[in-house]
Amino acid sequence: MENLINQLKKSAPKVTLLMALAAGAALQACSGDSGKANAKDDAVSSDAASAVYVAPGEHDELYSFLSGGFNGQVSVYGIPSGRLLKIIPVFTQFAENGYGYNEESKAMLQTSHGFVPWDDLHHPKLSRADGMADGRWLFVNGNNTPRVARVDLKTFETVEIMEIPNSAGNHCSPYPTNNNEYVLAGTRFSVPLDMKGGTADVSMAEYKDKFRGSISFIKVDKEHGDMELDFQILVPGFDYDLANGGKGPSNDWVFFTTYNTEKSGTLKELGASQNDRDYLAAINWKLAAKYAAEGKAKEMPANYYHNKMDHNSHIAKSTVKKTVRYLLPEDCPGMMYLIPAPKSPHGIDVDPTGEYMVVNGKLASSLPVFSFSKMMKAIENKDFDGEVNGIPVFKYESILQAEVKEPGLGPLHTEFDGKGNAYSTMFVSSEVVKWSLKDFQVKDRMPVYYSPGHLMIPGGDTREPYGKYMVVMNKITKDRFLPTGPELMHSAQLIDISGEKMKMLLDFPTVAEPHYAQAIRADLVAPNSVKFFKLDENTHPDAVKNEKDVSVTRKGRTVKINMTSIRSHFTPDNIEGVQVGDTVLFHVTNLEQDWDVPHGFAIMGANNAETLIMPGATQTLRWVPKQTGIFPFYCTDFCSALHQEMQGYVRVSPRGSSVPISFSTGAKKPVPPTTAAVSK
Ligand code: K7E
Ligand code: CUA
Repeated sequence: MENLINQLKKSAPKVTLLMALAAGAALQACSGDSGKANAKDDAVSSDAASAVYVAPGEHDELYSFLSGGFNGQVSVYGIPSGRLLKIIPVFTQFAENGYGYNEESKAMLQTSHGFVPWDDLHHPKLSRADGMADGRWLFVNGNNTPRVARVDLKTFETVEIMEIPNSAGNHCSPYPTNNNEYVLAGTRFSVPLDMKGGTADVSMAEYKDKFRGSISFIKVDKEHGDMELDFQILVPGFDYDLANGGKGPSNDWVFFTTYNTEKSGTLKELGASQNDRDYLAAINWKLAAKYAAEGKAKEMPANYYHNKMDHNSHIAKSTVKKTVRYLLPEDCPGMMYLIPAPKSPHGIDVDPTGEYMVVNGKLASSLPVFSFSKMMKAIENKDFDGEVNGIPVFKYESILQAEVKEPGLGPLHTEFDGKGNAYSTMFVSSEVVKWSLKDFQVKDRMPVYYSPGHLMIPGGDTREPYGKYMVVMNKITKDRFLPTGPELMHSAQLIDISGEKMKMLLDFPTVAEPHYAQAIRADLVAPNSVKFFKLDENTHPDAVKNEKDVSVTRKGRTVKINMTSIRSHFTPDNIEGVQVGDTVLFHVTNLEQDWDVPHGFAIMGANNAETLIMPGATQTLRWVPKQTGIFPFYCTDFCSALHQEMQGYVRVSPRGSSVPISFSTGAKKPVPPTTAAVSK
């Protein structure tokens, strides 16, 4: 390993940047003094341990929400301890609690393509009030089957998922404006639209003419957070990569990086790297909303799912939407502009003052910083350099404020500390580089292990960052942890940024691949956390609020078992009269009214998972027995000293059997009495 790195270090000046990028993993230790791939950080200071130490029983200062990437989930970590607090399933079935397996939540994962129980989740973004995270909701994107979801931070549960039509790769998403007026979602892959919400059946030879991108404007209900797709802008057929909203003077604007402005339909690693400059797209979202409201939007047929979890019944319902409104930039003067930006940019980040737009050109040798006030002046003076599809293009030089020279190799993302500094990740040279927004000079660099993608400063994309910590999320782990076979957990690193020099504090493994993350002060979320659901407010049609009201009923081939759980028994716990091939629905209500007392429910041979029922809620496990016999069911969550006793039995008889439906707890005689225990 070391030899390879040394070899690459020697040859590094000769390799082109493109090759260096491709070899990024091997070059990871080429910068700074970190020649030894397995070196312990020299930079770890002796007080690092106390800086991250949260004593047993104490709470962390911050919640952080890390995307799970290809696991389709969000994981919640405490900062500074790096303790994993929760995994929130969003786009992915989660066997641990039955999300996406139980009958109530299945509808959350419905799409126009059918049931899609997985996605690739990249960007958690907290809802905002006046440009600051308000701790109410977390919006996240599904990259693969384009979706945007909302997590309620009272319950840490996914409560809404909306599919995005006319999109194929919802990557630059979801970006809330400063008061959640809109959540914006852009497509990564351009596709030909069939003008019914899907993609058209055309030849790839028609890429340049027929392919389009889209940017979706999702309206957010001020009080409840419910989303609604207001309209889309159909944009030129580039790839749209990342976005970031303005603030302060640039409040009304949002910026999107683009690549493949060459519109290459194949071998994009070369085809999309021809132009020296791609674009940063600037969109005035307020003006777009005005155009849409004033009748500039046309309507086209669409077909997309909108799934919501009902607050009281905890049942998700899908609605299929059949139209979408759209704007064309060429019809809407002043709404959209293009700023040339060096070579296949990735991240775009707007500084806390709203004046600077930092573009991270992953193939570029410098970091360009654009000026919002210069952009406004250029608009006023009509200082343009041609147009694309009717969209004016600025001159690079007239919008540029400065270039940060030789920041490192492969810049991907930047965040801000609110004290005039920016921090950028360098994927290829495996480091974080601190530079100043005053003189645009590099001030400090720190090797990270290895190949960082996003970095996150709590509140780093808001008006007032919480400039104490930084979390860097690395793509490659290698020797940082004990080996665990061919795959290691991804790693995050916590860095102290309170002083002039960065200080490495902590490594911690993450669940799947974190791309972006956000964090918020714990006191903005913790006090609102729901402790249990009120049984009186449970409106589930099969809820049973009192043990004496339990029932087992047959209707044709379906048997409904409306039952309860409480420490430490199920009612009923003996059920007979079920036949092979029946659809059995266990509607289990957890009668507990206390914090942190879920009961689980699982039955032998079920083809789904357990379901974990929160106090006061009702959930349904569907089971189709395929064999005769006695089937035990039990509580899966060790809920009391008598948890192991929390179990029961279902008797399954052959199809057409005369065993009647009966149920009981052992205390009562079965009603009506059963036939012999063994049926032949
Ligand atoms: Cu850079 Cu999907 Cu935000 Cu990953 S993205 S790193
Ligand atoms: Cu209920 Cu264990």
